Order: sequence, then structure tokens, then C-alpha cells
Amino acid sequence: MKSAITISLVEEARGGPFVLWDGLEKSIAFAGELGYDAVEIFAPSVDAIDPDALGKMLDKAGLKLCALGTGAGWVKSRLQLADPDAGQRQKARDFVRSIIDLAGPFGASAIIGSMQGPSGHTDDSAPSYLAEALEDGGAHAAQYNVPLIYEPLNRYETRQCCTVADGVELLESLSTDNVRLLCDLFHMNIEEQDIADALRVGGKWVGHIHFVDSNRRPVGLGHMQYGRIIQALRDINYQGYLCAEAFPYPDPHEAARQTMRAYKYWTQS
Ligand SMILES: [Mn+2]
Repeated sequence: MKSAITISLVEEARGGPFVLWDGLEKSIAFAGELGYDAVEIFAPSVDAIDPDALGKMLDKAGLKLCALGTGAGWVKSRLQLADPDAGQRQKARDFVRSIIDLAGPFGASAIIGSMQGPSGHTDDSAPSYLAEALEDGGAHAAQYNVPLIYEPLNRYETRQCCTVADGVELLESLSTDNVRLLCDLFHMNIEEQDIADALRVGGKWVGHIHFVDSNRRPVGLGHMQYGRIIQALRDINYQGYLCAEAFPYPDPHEAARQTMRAYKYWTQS
């Protein structure tokens, strides 16, 4: 398993669960100093990132890009993939495609989280709209040999999939096999009966992990039981990233250091 950390470039998301906020150059350099393998970036749009400049920063720090979030489509523009309005749905899909096109050449995936639609969504067609969007994005990502990543969220953030089992059922219903699950330990702590068992249910579909504690603070600052979780990930032969998506508590730099200490403790013991 490899380590990664989140960087947010979205001012509107201040207060959200992203660790580093110092801009790309400083954040990437700092993550490299701490020994992370990769970064996951939450960007307002593709226009906010110059791919050549990003590539140089990553090379200099010895890092990879593991994923790009799409949530700014919702946070900034109120776009969602299950919008009842067909025009809005198309705009949401186009936004996701643009993120896939930026991430793909880096060998990185786009993540569908809050773009799936919020908690208040009541349209009966919402699940089928989401499925159509995952078909579209999964097929689009395939040209880069990367999967699209879909994240079940807790009940306060979506009425789509809240558990890993729901996510597996959704992915297995698609005609594309190029979508994988993001298992976020914070959401799972709210929704799952047993987090380790749920990861085993996820099995081959588990494509990314948000590595965070029960209270959304960095790993080690809550009451999550990581021993069984790490064992479950080893049992399903998970080879992907444990990516710190947590509140920058007590501050971004200490949160990054704390997660790296915890990552080493749990993966090298
Ligand atoms: Mn997450």
C-alpha cells in the first residue's frame, strides 16, 4: 500500500477535510519532504492547473498524482450528476470528463463524491442518472488506462450509495467494469456495521482509500480500530493508496506529519 495526501485549491471548501492548503508548489514540496508517495488534488476546475507545471513540481518532489477530486463542480457551480434537469446533468458530466482528461495523462483517476448529488435529493430517477454518469465517465477514463473512482458517502451527504455493499451492487450493475470504489473510513465509520468486513465485501472493487479517523481528524486522533482494517486490506490484496483526507487538525503540517507517522506504523508493523 502507498501513501498519499490531499491538497485543496478551492477556497469555498475552507473548513473541509483537506490537509494541505498552501498552494500546489509549497504543498507538493512539503508532501515530498515527508516521504509521501502521491498527492490527491481538489481543484476548482481544470483551468486552475497547468499540467506541465504540475508535472515539473511532482517530478521535483518525487511524487505521483493519484487522483483529482470533482467536488468543486458541486461546491462552486452546484452541478450534480443526478440533477433532474437534463442540461444540468450534461454540464455535470462534461465537468467530470474535463477532470478525467486532466488526471488521465498522469495515470491518475477522477473521483466522484459529492457530484453524485446531495442528501436532499428525492428524484426517483437519481440512481439511474448516477449509473448513466458512471458508465459515461468509466468509459471515458478507459482511454487513459485508469479507472473512474466512485465514493459512497454517509447518509447526511447523499441518498445514493452509503455503504460499500451498495457501491458494489451499483458497480456490478454497470456495463463498464472501469469504475472502482473509494472507501472513506470516515463515512464507513458512520454507515458500516463493521469496517473490516465491509472492505472484504468491497474486495476487488476497492480502488482508493481515504485514510482518516472516526472524527475526520488525522489517523490516530480518533477511535478507529486500524489493526483489523489494515488486515482486511491486506487480505483483499489492496495495492492502492491510503490517502489522507482529514481535517487539517491541529494544523495542516502537523496533520500531514501525524498521518505519515500513522501510515508507517500501520503498514510497516
Ligand atoms: Mn472522502
